[in-house]
Amino acid sequence: MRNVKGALSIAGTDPSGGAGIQADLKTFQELDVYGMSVITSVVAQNTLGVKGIRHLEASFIKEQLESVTSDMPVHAVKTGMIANSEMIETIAEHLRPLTLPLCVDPVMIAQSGDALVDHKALQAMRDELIPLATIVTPNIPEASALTGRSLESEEDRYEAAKKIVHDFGSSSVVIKGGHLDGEATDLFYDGETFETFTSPRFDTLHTHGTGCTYAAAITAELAKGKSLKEAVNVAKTFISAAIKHTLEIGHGQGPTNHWAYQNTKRKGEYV
Ligand code: PXL
Repeated sequence: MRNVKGALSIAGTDPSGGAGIQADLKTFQELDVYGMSVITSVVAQNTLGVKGIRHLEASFIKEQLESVTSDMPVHAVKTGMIANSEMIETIAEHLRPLTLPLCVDPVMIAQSGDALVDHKALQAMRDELIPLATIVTPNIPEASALTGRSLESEEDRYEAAKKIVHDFGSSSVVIKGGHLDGEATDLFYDGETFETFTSPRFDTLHTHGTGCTYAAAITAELAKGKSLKEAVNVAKTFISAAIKHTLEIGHGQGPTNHWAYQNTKRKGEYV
């Protein structure tokens, strides 16, 4: 068999193609990794917001997981929207013995402001999934919800990163700086050293799916065997290009441009 690297996304769907499973698969493909998906919930949404959500039964999520992981080359796993604690427990139980690199994107609220998970999911994520994680990728509101403290200052963010690693048990964390004023500085911590990854702030509304895309890029790089810092570095470059060269489609907060990273790399500049 050929040496194909594969990444599995366990998440909800976005039929408008900018976030969720759709963003993950596009990102895996762009980074030369074979993409696979297990669906947790089907979300009726577009760039204007969420109209409805249907959850799959936990037992059927398990059936999907067994189908994929018993057969296919999965080298890294990403989790996104997991709406309730029963689903989280089922997924954690399946992933625990596999000991694969795991990127947990602690999705709570869509860019439109709509809640995607229930209130007990947060605790289940902290207790069941984060201890299995190689990296967790919260934005500032998510890191704040997970740690139960507001993250106003730089020092608060350093403390939250330590808590997520040392108290909750993830191997590393990157707290994304998209909600900060000025430059977007992401704070990475692996239990030993801190590192920051900075990009300019692009003046755009079109950031639907940025969190999913960023975490998917990390997952793709981990599937290829890259180090955590290398993976975050690629993800930061990938998402910056995707936001900078936004497509301006849809009537609300549009998706990012999943082609932009490779296009820029191939041609030296975006054309
Ligand atoms: O970006 C968070 C997110 C995750 N998963 C799904 C989503 C969204 C945002 O819209 O739709 C399925």
